[in-house]
Amino acid sequence: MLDTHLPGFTPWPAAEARKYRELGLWTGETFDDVLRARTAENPTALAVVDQARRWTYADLDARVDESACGLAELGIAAGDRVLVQLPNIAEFVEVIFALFRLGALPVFCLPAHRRAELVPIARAGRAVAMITCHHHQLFDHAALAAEVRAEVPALTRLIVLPDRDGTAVPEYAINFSELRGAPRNFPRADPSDVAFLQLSGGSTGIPKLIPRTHDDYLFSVRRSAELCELDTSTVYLAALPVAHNFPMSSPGILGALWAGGTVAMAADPTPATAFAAIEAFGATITGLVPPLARLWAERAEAGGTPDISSLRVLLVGGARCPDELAARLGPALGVTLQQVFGMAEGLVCYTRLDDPAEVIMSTQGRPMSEHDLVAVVDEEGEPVPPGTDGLLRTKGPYTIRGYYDNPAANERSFTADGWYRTGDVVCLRPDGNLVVKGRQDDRVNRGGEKVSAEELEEHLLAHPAVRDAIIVSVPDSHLGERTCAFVLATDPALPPTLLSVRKFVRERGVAAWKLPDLVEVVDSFPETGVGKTSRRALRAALLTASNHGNAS
Ligand code: OOB
Repeated sequence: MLDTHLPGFTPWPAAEARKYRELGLWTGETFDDVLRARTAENPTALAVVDQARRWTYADLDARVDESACGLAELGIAAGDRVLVQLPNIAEFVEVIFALFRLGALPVFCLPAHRRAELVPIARAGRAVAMITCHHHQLFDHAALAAEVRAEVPALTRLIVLPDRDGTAVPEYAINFSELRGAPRNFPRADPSDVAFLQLSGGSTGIPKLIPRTHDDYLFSVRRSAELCELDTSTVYLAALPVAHNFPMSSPGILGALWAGGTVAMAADPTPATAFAAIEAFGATITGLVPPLARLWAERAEAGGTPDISSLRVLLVGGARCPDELAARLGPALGVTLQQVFGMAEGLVCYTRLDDPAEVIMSTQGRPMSEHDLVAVVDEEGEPVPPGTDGLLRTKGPYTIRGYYDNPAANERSFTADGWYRTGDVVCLRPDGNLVVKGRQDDRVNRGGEKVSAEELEEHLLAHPAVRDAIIVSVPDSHLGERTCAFVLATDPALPPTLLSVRKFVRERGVAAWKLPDLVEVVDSFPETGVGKTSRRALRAALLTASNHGNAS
């Protein structure tokens, strides 16, 4: 068969793809098929709500059609990549389904991303357009998009959603609400081809873009919706940034739409905003990272909140949920807790709603599909004895076989026979549930937001007062981990301060969550005994030193 897939995409081997189809895991549907089907089944059901919008499936479908035609009029065509940087608003759903309808591929950026992330993403994805909002949380995203366009010549079209207060969209951008196009029929996408590109948490140099197909992602969405027992009465509250894989598909907004339910957008995940949204929209299920779950529990325990009794299920994941917090959430919020351990590359594990309390409280669940393969191995790739900690590898019907157009990253992250090396240290219990113990690499997991040590070190090394820098994660009671920079000063008499380092990194156009939380100026780095060049050994030695109280 002629291979017409997106160049740079590593498809599943033909025999495995055939098996997944024969087993009915891959159904041959596209995202656009799903929206059209749900609209036909129940056009008047509520599809998406936020503070200002309330769209039925028929409304959404009509808007998607109009926007798809308008985007096509701008010359955006099937196969084109388009950066999407939008907050949690109803239009997020409209925009991504419009791109799906015309066969263009959204590249999912987070609202917190800045120039230093967006430019390499746009280049790596060879994006031809960017869709963003004008302002969000007082930040001018249109101006940011203009900076990106200035540095990425291939990205010629800048489409901006106007602010809801009527502020004029800058003249250098195209106003999304004025997009018009002659009605047209778009050819149906190939369900086995790439539908969009997700971002991998923590990367250096060339960002790792994750190609997900209609077939594989819809399988994970459907299976998640089943496990979380979604149906047409579901109201999924998107509280985390909706472009992230967790609120998008675990079971997320796509799960809710797949089930014919409703997506409700919360402007931000703070208890004040989210509790009001739960009450206003009757949200039944949502997903949070552990630090936010703790804030919600504290707020609910204090009493006097809006009525959140419609909420039945709370998913917690993205970072390790401490057992003590897991035990607290159900009683505090009146929900059933579901732990979720997932990754944008594929594998998602859940505790099941009817699992014994001990499993829900102290494990991160088990793979959602019996067709997910997991192996726990040592550094040499040999299986470790059952019940011992080891490195998690996985492959299956919705775990990618390679990053988009990135042979160097593929060499590191995938085995020759297609297993994804997750980098997670886990323990596989006899009952099949996984307990996540940590990471093999130098990625800091700051309450679900990932920071690559190497990437941040590169920024610090550009600081004139910094001769050398090593990033390590230090334990933190709120975030789980935070970022500590051990620094050698260029001039010991003028050591860099935390404030100056943070300001410097911020000005380089880096997302705020990546700024170091602590700076420790030291006279020298410890001897590692394994050669001066091993930054990993240095990080390990500094971590040991900091755990012994040498760092504040
Ligand atoms: C989710 O996706 P990513 O791609 O931002 O990050 C994946 C990594 C995992 O490899 C693991 O290191 C960590 O995040 N992680 C957890 C965890 N869930 C994710 N570590 C400990 N406990 C957990 N429950 O973070 C993501 C994607 C889909 C669903 C949920 C989370």
